[in-house]
Amino acid sequence: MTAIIVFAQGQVQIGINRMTTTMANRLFMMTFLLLLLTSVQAQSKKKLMAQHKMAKAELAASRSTWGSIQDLCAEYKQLDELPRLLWGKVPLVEVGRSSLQMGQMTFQLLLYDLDGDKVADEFALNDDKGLPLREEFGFLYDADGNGMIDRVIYYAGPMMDTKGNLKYLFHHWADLNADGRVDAITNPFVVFGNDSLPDFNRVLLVRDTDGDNKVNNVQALDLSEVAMIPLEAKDGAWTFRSVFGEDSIGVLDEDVFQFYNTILQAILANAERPGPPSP
Ligand SMILES: [Ca+2]
Ligand SMILES: [Ca+2]
Ligand SMILES: [Ca+2]
Repeated sequence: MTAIIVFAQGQVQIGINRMTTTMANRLFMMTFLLLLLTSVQAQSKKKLMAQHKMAKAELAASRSTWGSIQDLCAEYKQLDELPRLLWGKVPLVEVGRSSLQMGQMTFQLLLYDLDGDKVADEFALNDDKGLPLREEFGFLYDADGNGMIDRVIYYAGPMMDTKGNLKYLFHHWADLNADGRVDAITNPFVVFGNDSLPDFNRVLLVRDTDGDNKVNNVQALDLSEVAMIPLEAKDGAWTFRSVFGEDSIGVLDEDVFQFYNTILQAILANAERPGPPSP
């Protein structure tokens, strides 16, 4: 009887030992897989960051100033895709912060480096209490290669296209004459014909081409046709159909770029000296 109990205890012990070994093996395998996954994720982040850095260098080397409609369409497509490489996929590293006055409102401007070169690639606006305004952010690029930011790719929101595809859209702001002021903006929410949704191949392009900070040129950019569709001005305003209804852009008495310039100038003032946040 004692021998049977000892034998049974032995079997139980062997069973426990086997279980412990199996559990230890499983734990080891899980830890190994977790480490492998973390390492693969870190590698893929590093790869994306390097890809972004290279694409930014290519953009700067292109010295893009919209010399032709081909250049303009190529740059638009490139800048519409570039932020998506890193957006939400890498940690935000703060490289600057300042307060921003717009009319009666005070905001907090935050600058972030995404690709590890310590130069700001993204900005966001917080309210005056420091709470994030979740839809107010954008990405920063130097397209003419002079070392100064001249393109802001500003988040515009999600939208379904005519084929039922959901896309996160951007407005593009450009400073084409490198004077630190925005002189061209795009709007992707434009519809043509009987459509009530955009097809994403056409965007409204609003420009100040003579440098007086007032709009004197509004066209639709057709990305698939690589062409401009001129729109007519009536009574000092261009009217166009947007997904939100009939809209117009004034030409004569209003600096429509003021909002964009306030943000761009605050970005330029802070992005020139990246470093720890100022008090
Ligand atoms: Ca950077
Ligand atoms: Ca530049
Ligand atoms: Ca300008």
